[in-house]
Amino acid sequence: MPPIAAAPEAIDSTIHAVATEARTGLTSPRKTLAPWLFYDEAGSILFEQITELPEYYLTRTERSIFAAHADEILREAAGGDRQTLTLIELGAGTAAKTGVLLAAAVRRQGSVVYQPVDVSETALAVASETIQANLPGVTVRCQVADYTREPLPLDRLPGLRTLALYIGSSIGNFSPGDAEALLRNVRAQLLPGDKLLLGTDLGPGPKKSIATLLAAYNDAAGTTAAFNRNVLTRLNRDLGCDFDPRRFLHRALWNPTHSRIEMHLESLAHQRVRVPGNSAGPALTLTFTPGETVHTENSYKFTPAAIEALLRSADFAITGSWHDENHLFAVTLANAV
Ligand code: AVJ
Repeated sequence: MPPIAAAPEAIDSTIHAVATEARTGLTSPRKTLAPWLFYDEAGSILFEQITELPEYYLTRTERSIFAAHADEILREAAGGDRQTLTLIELGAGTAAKTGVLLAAAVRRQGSVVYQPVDVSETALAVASETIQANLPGVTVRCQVADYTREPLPLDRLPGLRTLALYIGSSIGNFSPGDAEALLRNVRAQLLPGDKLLLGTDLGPGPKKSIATLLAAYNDAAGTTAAFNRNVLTRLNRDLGCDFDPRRFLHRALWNPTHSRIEMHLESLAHQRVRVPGNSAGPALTLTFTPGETVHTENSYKFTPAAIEALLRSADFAITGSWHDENHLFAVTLANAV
């Protein structure tokens, strides 16, 4: 038996995807890098730290909504006919936010099958272990897949109703068109009567200022700045680029036209950066002018009307919604029609 090792093709294909993304984004007239590039090992740790920052209200607020309403959410999801639910989660990661909902499902029906889907096998292993240790009654079936590129791998259990979870404001990274396509992909794997629980961050309102939004993406401790700059460190490591991350400034801005927070990396000087050639293309020299930015992330913020329109466009009808008292964050339950 050969020793178990990471498949070399798998490593190459990730680096190839990183190279392709970086080449396309950094040679376009307005330089961009896709947000999935943030999540290498260091970036995933930084993101976990972000979720615990005082300014980053999203994770904490969504968790408090689940804590207050999990039983009601599960009751609504099961419908009047008291159907047994199976839970599938897109982009589950380590499933830290899901525990409250799984506990409510176990309270309601004694046991539950939980299918977390994520690109990271490591994150899923952590999810599986944590749940196994803390939540007897939950059977975990991990699925490694990229739900943004492939059909959602749903292991349909006969006679059970599916509750799909897409929480944590993950939908916020997608343009309206891509968000619709993503939800249509989810819908295509569901049957009428199945449900979707969507977690969305909300736009500014009477109790939510633009300053609150901006602070969540520009914290005092500099964790979000480190998270943003880490993408350059990743390109240095994965592709052999020679970015000096200290010569790029973290920027977070509110774009009212598109109702989104944008993150950028702003070049502090005139500088050149080398991208060595590889199977994705020949060597490149990039030039950055002072003040020029690389747009690294969009984080869309929703109004209740926008949530409804998005869900309806993917053939879902809202059956319940919950939010915190300051209208920072919303959790919406929708029926597959
Ligand atoms: C993981 C997409 C929900 O947009 O709030 C956090 C990522 N970026 N701080 C978000 C993020 C900067 C996060 N999502």
